[in-house]
Amino acid sequence: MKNLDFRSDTVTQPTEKMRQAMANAVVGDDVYGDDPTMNKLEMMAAEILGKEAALFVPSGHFGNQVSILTHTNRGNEIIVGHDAHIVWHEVGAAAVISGVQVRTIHTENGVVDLDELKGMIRGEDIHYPDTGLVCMENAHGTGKVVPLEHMKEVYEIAKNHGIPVHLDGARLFNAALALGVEAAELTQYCDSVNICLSKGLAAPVGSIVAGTKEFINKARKNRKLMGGGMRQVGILGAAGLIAMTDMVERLYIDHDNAKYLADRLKEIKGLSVLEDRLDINMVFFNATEEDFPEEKIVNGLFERNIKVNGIEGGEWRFVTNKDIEREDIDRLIIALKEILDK
Ligand code: TLP
Repeated sequence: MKNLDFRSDTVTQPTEKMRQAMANAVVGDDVYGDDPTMNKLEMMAAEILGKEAALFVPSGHFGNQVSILTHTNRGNEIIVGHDAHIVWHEVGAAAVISGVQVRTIHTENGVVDLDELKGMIRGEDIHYPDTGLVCMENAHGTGKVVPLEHMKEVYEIAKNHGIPVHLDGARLFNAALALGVEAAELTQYCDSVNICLSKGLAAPVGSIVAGTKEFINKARKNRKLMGGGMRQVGILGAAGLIAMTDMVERLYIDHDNAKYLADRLKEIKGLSVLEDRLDINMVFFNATEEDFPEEKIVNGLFERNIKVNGIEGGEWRFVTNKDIEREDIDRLIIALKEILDK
């Protein structure tokens, strides 16, 4: 029986073409700048993202953190959404690695109140830290996409104060697809961007940071400082090239499947699907413990070779990805009904 995994799109297996390309990749020592496959990936990524240069990093977490380190000085304050990955899921790394103070701004699915943002930017006062960076996230972790116009407004406010903007675009291509625009249209409103190759795009490892040449040169040195200088990394770059060329266009299938999954979940009594947050490949829903008992569901599915995460922040999240097909969603629904009928 096929193993199904709805925990995330991070769980995707590399494609057969990726495995072949990885096995045959021409490589060199990338710390010397000698890996032709990695050089090709970084050049291609920079072009697709509309930036001067790009840098391969081991993970999205690393990409965000090396960007924060590169933009800021110790003791700076950075403004980040209260529900951003940088705040919730990066182990407090910005404090440890960059020595910055994280100031959270309330967001509604990644959208901030612009006056509140303006008010948070520090003026001149001997008591204040300097505001060193503003961060955005698109697609947002709540499954929503931040409108292009809002990104522009945030970017303009930051620019007016001479503050750089970093975009956590772990799922940038999902966001671009949902907005019906090219990825570079989103990245025009940031100074640096992090995109993940190892989520919906199915590469086994890696993310890309892109920005100006000057920023990327500095980030390359900071990547080394963080222990992220990788040698024959073209083995991973080969999969990354396929991720960026072959895997972007098929993301609409994951988005369509998420809508199908949401529809089918509605068949289950007591589930309340958060339909206004169905922009990408994630389905969020609420249910009471009585209607949808967490342990029974997670364990019951696991026994049927289906993995899901339990509740986080009061919500359930099921994610579609390239290894999930329609019939797999049908199997999940049958399994849920079976478990709940017992
Ligand atoms: N997110 C993971 C978990 O860490 C929550 C997931 O399953 O969604 N930015 C955003 C918006 C992300 O969602 C993630 C991963 C990252 C950064 C970090 O990427 P990795 O896992 O490559 O470090």
